[in-house]
Amino acid sequence: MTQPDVVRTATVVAHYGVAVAVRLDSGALERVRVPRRTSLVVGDRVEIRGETLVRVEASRGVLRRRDSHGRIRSVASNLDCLGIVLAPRPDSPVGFVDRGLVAARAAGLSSFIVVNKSDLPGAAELHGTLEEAYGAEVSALLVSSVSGAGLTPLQSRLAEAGRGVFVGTSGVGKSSLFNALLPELELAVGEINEVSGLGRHVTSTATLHALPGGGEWIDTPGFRDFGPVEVSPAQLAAFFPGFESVLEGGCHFRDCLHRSEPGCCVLEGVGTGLITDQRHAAYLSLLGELEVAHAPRSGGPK
Ligand SMILES: Nc1nc2c(ncn2[C@@H]2O[C@H](COP(=O)(O)OP(=O)(O)OP(=O)(O)O)[C@@H](O)[C@H]2O)c(=O)[nH]1
Ligand SMILES: [Mg+2]
Repeated sequence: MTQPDVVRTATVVAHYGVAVAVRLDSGALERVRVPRRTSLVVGDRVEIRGETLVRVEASRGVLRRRDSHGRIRSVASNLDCLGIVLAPRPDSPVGFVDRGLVAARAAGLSSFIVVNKSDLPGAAELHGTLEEAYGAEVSALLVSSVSGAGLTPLQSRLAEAGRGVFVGTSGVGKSSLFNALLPELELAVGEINEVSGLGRHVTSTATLHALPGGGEWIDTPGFRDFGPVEVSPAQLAAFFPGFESVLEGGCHFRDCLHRSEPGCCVLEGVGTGLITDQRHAAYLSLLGELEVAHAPRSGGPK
């Protein structure tokens, strides 16, 4: 029986609205009631007295995103790594990988890309395109949860990474990958909608899983909007994938936005081919979005 005065520490492994599932440091799993709309996320460290949650420890490595309504959402906490999952079907929004990589770097996380459904046409091409765009800095693994191809290298990568979270649009196969990596797990998976070509938002809550090969990874509900949080327009370039080598020595100008400033190191990199026009255009598109998000709100007191 639970001793009411003993404080026990635990990790949140799932959030069900009015309750969370926690893994006690002893290894046992328990459910603890929490107030609705609590800001707890999977990965949080908590203290429990009896059956009551009494404290949430400060967390590090929190992945946050801004959704399409401008709301800031925490995806998970105490992370080391972000795995961005894509597939040939359904496709992911333009700029999804850039946004994910920027968000990961801003949160101090390592990151890599997983192209799932290697058994389907278009997967190898997608993998090739991603390798070309990001290969120098970010690795991309080609796998299939159906055929099992690439799962052994994926398992090693997940173990090396420590605590991580898979994100990706609905239907790319995040939960299927967990089921393939953990044979006793039976996470719900869903068919792609034949008409829209989109996933059906099958997973509704994030869940943390200790993998047999090592590492603890979190499955999440799919989302398409991945606005970076806590990255100002002036900071974006430092996190933007593909700009690393030209920014090593710093730009001539403090607070340079690398848009049209003469003598800017990024524009020089575009000129010499170190940065492709596509990478620079992707940067400018995200920069424009961050400028809108950071613009002072109009309509306030005069
Ligand atoms: N051909 C093929 N289909 C796959 C593969 N992995 C997953 N699928 C299928 O893709 C569909 C979506 O898989 P899920 O695992 O539910 O996708 P999810 O990313 O978890 O989706 P949400 O939970 O909605 O975010 C299912 O029909 C799976 O059977 C794969 O490697 N190859
Ligand atoms: Mg899922």
